[in-house]
Amino acid sequence: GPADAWWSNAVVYQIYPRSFADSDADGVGDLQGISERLDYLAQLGVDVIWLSPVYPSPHDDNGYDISDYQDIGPLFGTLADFDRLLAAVHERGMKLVMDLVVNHTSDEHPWFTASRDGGPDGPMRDWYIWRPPREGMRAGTPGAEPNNWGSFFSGPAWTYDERSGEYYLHLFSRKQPDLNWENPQVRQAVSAMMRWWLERGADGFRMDVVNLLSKAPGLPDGPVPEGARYGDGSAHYICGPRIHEYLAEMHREVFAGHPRPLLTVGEMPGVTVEEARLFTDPARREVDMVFQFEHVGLDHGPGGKFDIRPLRLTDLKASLGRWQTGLGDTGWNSLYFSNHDQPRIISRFGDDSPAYRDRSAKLLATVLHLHRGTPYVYQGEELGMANAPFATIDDFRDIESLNHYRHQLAHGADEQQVLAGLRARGRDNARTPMQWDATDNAGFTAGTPWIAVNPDHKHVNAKAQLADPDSVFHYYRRLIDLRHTEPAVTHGDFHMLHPDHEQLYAFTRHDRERGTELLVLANFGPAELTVDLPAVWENSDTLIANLPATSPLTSTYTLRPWEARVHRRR
Ligand code: ISL
Repeated sequence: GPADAWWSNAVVYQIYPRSFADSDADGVGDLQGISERLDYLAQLGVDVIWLSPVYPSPHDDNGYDISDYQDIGPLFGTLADFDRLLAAVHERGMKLVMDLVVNHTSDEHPWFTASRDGGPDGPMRDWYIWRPPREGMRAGTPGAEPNNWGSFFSGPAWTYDERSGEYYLHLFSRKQPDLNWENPQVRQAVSAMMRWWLERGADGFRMDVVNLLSKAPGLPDGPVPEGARYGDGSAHYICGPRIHEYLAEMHREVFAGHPRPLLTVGEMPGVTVEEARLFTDPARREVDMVFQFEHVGLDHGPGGKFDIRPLRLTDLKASLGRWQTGLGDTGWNSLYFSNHDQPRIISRFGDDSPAYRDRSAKLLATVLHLHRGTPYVYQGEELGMANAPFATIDDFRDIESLNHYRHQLAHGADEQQVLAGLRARGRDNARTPMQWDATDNAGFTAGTPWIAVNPDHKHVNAKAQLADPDSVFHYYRRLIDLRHTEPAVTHGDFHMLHPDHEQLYAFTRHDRERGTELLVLANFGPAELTVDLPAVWENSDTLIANLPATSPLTSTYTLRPWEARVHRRR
């Protein structure tokens, strides 16, 4: 089962190359920059690096719009730079996983230009999803789109091509046309491309929105949510009718019998526990693990991600607890709070005020890393990086934020309210440059960074934290080490305690085979909290904690603000 797989006690580190390290002073990070920072990652102790896209791209969506799958974009370097990076990663005993973006390509990919320019009868037409305008409507006018689906990035999910009189589907930006996975030639081309990267030495793939590949036949309209302008088509493309068939075929064509150990993780918005169990059941041979989205949607209001609503801790525990149980015996969890699409976690679920930012960063890390599954660390999370102080719309770069702003203002929304949503939830919060040191551009670039560095890098940076044994960095290092050395962290059963408590996140991990048990206690907030403990935990050893204990554990213990502790008994 998954608990025996090589990755069962691995920790993955995500690099967003644009914002990690710039070696040539053009203001954008690159592969050579990553190569120069590998010792930092080795010191942190991570096993695997996941590289967000580094392929040629017009960068409408920062590389998630790929115009050539089998090359490196000039912004990031060359294939020779990639080979050097991969060799250097392997030399340090780490693995490198590529980002696979095959729900869509760039509209500048030769597959799409051929599909578009060949017209309705062209040989490549069927590689993408083309449809005539809605019956009785004049092509190119609002409402004439083939169905009512909205795009994830505002506006309709269809763009009109004047020359052929047809529309193409794009669930994301108009420069990200969706591939037609019904077409076996598309699937074969993707498999061949994946094999090419594995032969080059890549160790697996993170698969972008991979549960959206199969669309329901007929592409039916979706329900229009209250106050929305477009339909929600998600029921017709989230885990669509052929999705398991496609992933099982990909496994057969690409991964089956591969001589080296690989890791595959499917990014799956809207996936349920039940579906995830099917995707990750090793017997079904689809993917090793999935990224689910439930816990990062708990603070979304009815208006979506930019509609801010506070998190209730009981909701977080109910959600993560259900995933722990649901993928307990069959399947496997990915554990993440942060990535390049999410706001910084200390600003979201923690407390980024000076008094508690480090302590809450460590608490969040403790909670996440003590769950069962494979933890993912997003660059800068290990320093406790926080959301950016974006002032005006000119400070933002992300197409999702810019489109949202434009559409909201065009429909009469209040600018300050829209900006408040973007500041709290915008993806650019995660994309400010990595904070290496206290110099002007945080040691990220000698040029002008493509997005402003967070001014807090003066005191929050890798250089300072490497020198401070109490830093967030060294705390992450110790958590990662624990996963490698304490089998209960990898194998123990998960049991949630006090599920109805609004301030306490507590659980146990019981390794029945070895007879060890871990107790995790986390005080989510700035108030003291006295907890009652079962007698068996009296005088148990501290395994890791973000504060020295005030006293040995007795039948009660008072947790200080944002205190997190892990105890062990046998
Ligand atoms: O952040 C989101 C938009 O509200 C998510 O819905 C996000 O778009 C979704 O998680 C899919 O993300 C992936 O595919 C996108 C790309 O923009 C994201 O960066 C990527 O992680 C399209 O390729």
